[in-house]
Amino acid sequence: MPALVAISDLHLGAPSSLLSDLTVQESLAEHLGKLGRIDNLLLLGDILDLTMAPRLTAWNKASAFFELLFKAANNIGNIHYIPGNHDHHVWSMLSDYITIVAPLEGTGRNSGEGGRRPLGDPMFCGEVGPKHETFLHCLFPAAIRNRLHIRYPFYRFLLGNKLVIAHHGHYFDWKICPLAMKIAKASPDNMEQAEECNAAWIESLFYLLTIGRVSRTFLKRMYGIYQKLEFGLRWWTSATGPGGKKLGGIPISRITRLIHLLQREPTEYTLLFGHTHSAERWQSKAGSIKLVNTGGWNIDDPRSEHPVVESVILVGEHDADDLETRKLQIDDDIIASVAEKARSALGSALLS
Ligand SMILES: [Mn+2]
Repeated sequence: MPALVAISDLHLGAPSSLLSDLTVQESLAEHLGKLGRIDNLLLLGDILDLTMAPRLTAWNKASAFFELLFKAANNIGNIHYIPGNHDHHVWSMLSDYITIVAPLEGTGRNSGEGGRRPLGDPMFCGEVGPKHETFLHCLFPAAIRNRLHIRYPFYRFLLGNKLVIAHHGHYFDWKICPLAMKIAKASPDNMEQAEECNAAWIESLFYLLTIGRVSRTFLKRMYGIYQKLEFGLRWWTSATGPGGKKLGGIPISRITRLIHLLQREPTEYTLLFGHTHSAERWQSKAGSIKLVNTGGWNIDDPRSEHPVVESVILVGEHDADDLETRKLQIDDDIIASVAEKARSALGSALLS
């Protein structure tokens, strides 16, 4: 009976998502169902894909999948939805809802701070719901909506007596936060500033430029230019060079530095994150810092003959000392058929 189960990067709606296959949806749902009572389910970012799929496709796929998932896994306590970069727009819409719509309707709190985004308290967990029933709640089956919490950009909690920090992981990606901050000539000293740079960047590139055919073509061309400039940009953001040990391509020093900066407490913690789609883990020599990645369910390179997808589920039992990474085996035939469909839709697939 796990205290915690975490999955990330389902990319629901994207043609390259393994979850576009019904058999995979069923095996994931069945696997979670077999775990019995799950106290907390963490949906750790890029659950909906609003970059590679039209909004309506993403909503419909997600709603159908959640129906199936929560039918099989019908003993889940709280569900924590932590948006990533592909579903950051969910957070923007929710922020607007809380700061604009709900106060107008007289049903919500007004932040009273000149429309500033409600990024939460010193615990770094902006939370929506269950007081507010927002459009995101409507994607989930009615029976569980009162247990759905939306948190961004971090969710900090205790597992046993250990501090766990959950964050999608896009803040660590050189082409997202570090590049945006470089452009803004900023170096954040708090979370709100980091999010300001992040939101400006991914809302325009990942979301607003993918809303229609013309904007998509524009983005594709921009992406072509980006690929030509990539080495230079990496150098400019100081993302080149060995940079010490890496996890999923991200220097560990960058991850721990950012957590330290945002958390302001050099304490012991376990960081759960996704984004890289690579289910690696690392721990400091003394074991005080543990980094655990939740893998991903998207075929990032559908052109490859043997696409690698690290479809894993992270399970934390009540009495266990550590989180366990369980791989859900997916048939090679299924992976090949999703990759085939993704290849034909590849024109619109951008970035991870
Ligand atoms: Mn991501």
